[in-house]
Amino acid sequence: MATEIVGKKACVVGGTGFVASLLVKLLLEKGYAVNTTVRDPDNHKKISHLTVLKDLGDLNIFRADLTDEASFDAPIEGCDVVFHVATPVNFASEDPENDMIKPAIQGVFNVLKASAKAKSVKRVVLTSSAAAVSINTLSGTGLVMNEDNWTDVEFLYSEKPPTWGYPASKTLAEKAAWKFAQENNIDLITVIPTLMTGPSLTPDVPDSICLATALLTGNEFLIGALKGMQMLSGSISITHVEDVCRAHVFLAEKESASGRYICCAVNTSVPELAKFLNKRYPQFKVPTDFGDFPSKAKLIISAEKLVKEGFSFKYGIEEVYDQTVEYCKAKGLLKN
Ligand SMILES: NC(=O)c1ccc[n+]([C@@H]2O[C@H](COP(=O)([O-])OP(=O)(O)OC[C@H]3O[C@@H](n4cnc5c(N)ncnc54)[C@H](OP(=O)(O)O)[C@@H]3O)[C@@H](O)[C@H]2O)c1
Ligand SMILES: *[C@@H]1O[C@H](CO)[C@@H](O)[C@H](O)[C@H]1NC(C)=O
Ligand SMILES: *[C@@H]1O[C@H](CO)[C@@H](O)[C@H](O)[C@H]1NC(C)=O
Ligand SMILES: CC(=O)N[C@H]1CO[C@H](CO)[C@@H](O)[C@@H]1O
Repeated sequence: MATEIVGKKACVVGGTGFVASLLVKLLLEKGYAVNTTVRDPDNHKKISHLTVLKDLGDLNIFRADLTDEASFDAPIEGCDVVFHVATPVNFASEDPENDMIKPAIQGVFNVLKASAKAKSVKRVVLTSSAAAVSINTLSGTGLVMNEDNWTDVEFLYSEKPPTWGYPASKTLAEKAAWKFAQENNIDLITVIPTLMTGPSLTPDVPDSICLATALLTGNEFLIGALKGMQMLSGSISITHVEDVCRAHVFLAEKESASGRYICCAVNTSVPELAKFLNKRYPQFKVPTDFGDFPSKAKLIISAEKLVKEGFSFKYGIEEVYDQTVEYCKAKGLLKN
């Protein structure tokens, strides 16, 4: 039985995003009052999917930037729980240090400082990433990664593989959060999701859905990126975005929860995923010949700790992709 330690007032940092906008919706449906932050509340088009959620309950939208400490005081004041979901994402950046790493770490400090200052906050839930767990120089197959494992940041800085700045920023930001939380007695939980897909509320199709559907759309650049993801991170691990949002709320409410929690529904590889998609959706003629590209993933990202805590995943691979395909058809990204 989940014991509720938090009251029903939440702050969601970065409400416009793929994950955060669905989290706001879920919280409102569960009867929470929600303050959410966006960088540009005057951009009505960019926040339109949040504005319509006001019909579901008590939702207020605040202006805040990860690099502006004082901007978090008002939205966090009076809240019981803070969900820090926002992160700077710029895979094409020429300057990852300034575009992603520094602002991600600064954002963690600023959100945690405001949470400590607001005496009402009982727990902070930070959205980390499997990119902060699974990147290492080991080889083989069948390795099992859990919450004890951390991405090898020294390797990222010395080798600078493509997209290295994002995993570096997620790893360093989560480590900074744990250090600050320990020093300042903050009840912190981190949620560690894998690649997410499933229907999105956002006006534009999120990049992660485009990546997860690359084999269906036939986008060669993104198929390359998916292969790169398997090589760098060790697997293609996929979770329904709604399950990730449900895990955020579950962990906020579960008194016994502590530490990091991997949230992963399906672990696979590019060739295995292609085989599955080809069979289930023959109309998209998904290629299944990948030459000598590794057919098996190097590792599994285990969500055993989350499941033992009492969480159950609602969606397996079939439902994840059935819903994603329907969503992509509605968005004009896939035909028939
Ligand atoms: N999507 C995935 O597959 C995936 C997988 C693992 C982990 N995650 C993690 O899940 C979280 C949410 O990801 P997502 O896919 O929902 O991302 P997203 O759709 O790209 O949203 C990113 C959010 O961060 C905000 N943001 C960026 N820079 C900011 C800044 N300087 N100040 C304030 N806000 C800023 C953006 O706000 P604006 O609207 O103002 O631009 C946006 O709301 C992130 O922490 C990400 O690392 C995602
Ligand atoms: C939202 O912010 C206002 C102003 O700081 C505060 O009074 C309220 O408690 C906050 N939380 C919620 C969920 O309304
Ligand atoms: C994961 O972390 C544990 C504890 O630090 C370590 O013993 C194990 O070797 C790590 N596994 C991998 C695959 O890196
Ligand atoms: C450890 C772990 O989470 N393994 C999972 C990998 O994915 C398959 C589904 O494709 C699950 O059955 C395993 O439990």
